[in-house]
Amino acid sequence: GFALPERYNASRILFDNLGNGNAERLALTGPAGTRTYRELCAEAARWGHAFQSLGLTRGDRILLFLDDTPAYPAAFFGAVRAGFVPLLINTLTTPELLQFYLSDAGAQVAVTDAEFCSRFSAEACKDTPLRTLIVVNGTAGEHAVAEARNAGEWLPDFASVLDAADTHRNDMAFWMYSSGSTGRPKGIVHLQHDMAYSEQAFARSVLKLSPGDICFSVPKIFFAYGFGNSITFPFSVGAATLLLPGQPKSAAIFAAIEQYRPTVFFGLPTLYVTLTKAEGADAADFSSLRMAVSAAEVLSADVFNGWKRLTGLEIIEGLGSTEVLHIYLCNRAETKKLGAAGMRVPGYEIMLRDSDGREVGDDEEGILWVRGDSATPLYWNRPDKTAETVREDGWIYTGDRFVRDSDGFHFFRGRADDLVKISGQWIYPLEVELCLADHPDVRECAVYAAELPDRRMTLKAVVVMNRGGFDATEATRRLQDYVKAKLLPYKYPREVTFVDELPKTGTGKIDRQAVMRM
Ligand code: 3SK
Repeated sequence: GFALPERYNASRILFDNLGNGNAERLALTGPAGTRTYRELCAEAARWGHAFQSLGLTRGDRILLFLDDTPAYPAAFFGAVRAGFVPLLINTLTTPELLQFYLSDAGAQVAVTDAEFCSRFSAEACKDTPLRTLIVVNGTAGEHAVAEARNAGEWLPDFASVLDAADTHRNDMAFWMYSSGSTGRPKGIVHLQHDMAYSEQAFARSVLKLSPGDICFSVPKIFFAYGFGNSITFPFSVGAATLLLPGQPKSAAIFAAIEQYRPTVFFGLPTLYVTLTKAEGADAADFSSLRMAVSAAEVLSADVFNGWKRLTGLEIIEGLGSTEVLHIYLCNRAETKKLGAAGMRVPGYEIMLRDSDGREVGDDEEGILWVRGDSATPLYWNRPDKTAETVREDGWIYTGDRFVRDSDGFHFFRGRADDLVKISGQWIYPLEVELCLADHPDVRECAVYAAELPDRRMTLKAVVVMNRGGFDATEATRRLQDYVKAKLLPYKYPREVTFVDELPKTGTGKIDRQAVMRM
């Protein structure tokens, strides 16, 4: 483990910069405004006082429904410093889910951007404890909350200094919700020490940030990956972060890189595909970047090579989870393998076990278990789901299948329950998807098993080609032949649908539920 004092409050990640010579350094940059560490700490302190003035008690939850602007880290650290527990919520949330989050967390206070006010509709607020909505980046518009306050007018009256709540390092600090693609989302509880642990484990060993760095994460702060990239890691070392609000369009990303000159870039494979093929990519100036990181999905050789051709940078691929807070398997600039999620990150223990619970050896497939001190102790109010995931001695059961090679690299093989029998033969759809994605004509694709009317299973692929103007029947045969030749003759998609674009989730991953409806 990494040593932290018993009494520890996670707001120190920001506030320690006041006492170590970083106070006048830039903490935030980007089109939504700049802040030095001194300015950001003052703003966070005002937020803490403002929350306290609403009569909340220690441990009360505050829902943050925010885009990436300076208000996000300010409200987050203000809440944590004052002893409250922020919930980081995806801004694509439906009214029904927002109502669930407010009720599940018992949040009496929420913070949102002016543009999202109308999301706090009568439907979303019905039967919830929400009583105050604090509005940032504009003034309150239409909403159904009893009381709204405009942060711009209200906050300046509060003091710009605030002592940290006397929390234990194991006290609850913040929550994120699981995406809930199956069943209702689960509140993933993180503790005061978790941010520091993920920084000391992953960021120090892989990113090696220094105060001169500027991080730019296109995945947003409400996503655990973006939260570490934009907040925990840069603020832990007095570096800066570039925040880009709004929809991450390629042109806006290129312009932000050129104007604000970030040094470390964070994306997902789907984003790298889009950027590599985007209009204006060849003319964009990437010279400020020293590193590009990818997580959340398997990175194909095509995407890796395309980005390298464009920028000269070799993407560093890793894998993490919201439960563990950030990346626990990663490649390094010095040691990497294409297609691998990477090696164990120091600070995390990794184990592959078969379905009987026995550890498997190199080159054998097993379910990945991970243990490390940034992992959640529980899902809020869900002892059933907690018991499935948080196992004995803090081991987290991920449900992901992996193979580890003799060099310690881990290769994702799909979910534990992904195996399907098609024409009497077992197939993992992901294996077919990865193979198809490597075809030179394929820009991106998703492969999934579907039930036929006669209850048999079949394998379907939805594909975006690099260029239009092809014959679908001929292209289908070409892609099928390619996979049959590369894998085995029965491992091919029986049906191929060509589309212009794959649907994406709020966090930029391929939306597999939506793909299956295409
Ligand atoms: O999906 C991932 O790989 C990931 C990485 C870092 C933090 C959170 C997640 C889900």
